Amino acid sequence: MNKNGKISASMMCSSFDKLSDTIRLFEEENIDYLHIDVMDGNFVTNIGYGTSYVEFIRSVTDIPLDIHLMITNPKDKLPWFGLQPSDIVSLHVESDKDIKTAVERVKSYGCKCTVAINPVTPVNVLEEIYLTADGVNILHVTPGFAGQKAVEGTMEKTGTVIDRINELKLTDYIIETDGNITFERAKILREMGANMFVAGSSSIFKGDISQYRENIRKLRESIM
Ligand code: S6P
Ligand code: MG
Repeated sequence: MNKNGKISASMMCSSFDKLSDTIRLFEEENIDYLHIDVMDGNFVTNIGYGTSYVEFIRSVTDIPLDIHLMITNPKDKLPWFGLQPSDIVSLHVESDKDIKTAVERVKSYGCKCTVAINPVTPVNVLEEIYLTADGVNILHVTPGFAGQKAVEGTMEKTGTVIDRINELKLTDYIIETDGNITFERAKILREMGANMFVAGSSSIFKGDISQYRENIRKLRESIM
């Protein structure tokens, strides 16, 4: 994970009636990942994008998936998702008492595992997992909904996590940021060292599908 930053398109921001057209467009634009927000109504206050959605997306595209599991006890539910070696799975550090085993279980499918952290969770909880995980996913909003404003302090928090990753000399580490990643915030985050950007209503999904290509061009410019 170096060179240009990667774009992970947040599919919860796509309207259902334009889903196929949007995926085609993302293929043509070489979008790196499709970000699927899986929410169980327990870990977060929303429900959506379950196993049949993941299965459908897999059936219509070869773009790798970035599956953000906002669910309790994720490690018990991994077999439901047909995980592929090209996937990234994001597990919340708050969602499993034994996060190390959970991460190891994701990796046993051959895929990469990023550990997601909520805005209110102190960064020191990542200490036990940095070396086992393939990366982090730093939430800039309280997860559950698209279209929110970033929680204050999340840029600084991202900086603290990146400093620690550098101190630990973790190379090829995925540094993903999710939630209200605007073109402007993406540029700053890229300069700080983030290398994967969840792109939603704040960037590539702005306006309607006729604007997506231009939005992607603009985001790419921010994360070069
Ligand atoms: C939030 C979720 C995110 C959203 C993303 C949407 O619960 O984890 O992945 O899909 O935040 O982007 P935006 O730009 O609307 O915040
Ligand atoms: Mg997400």
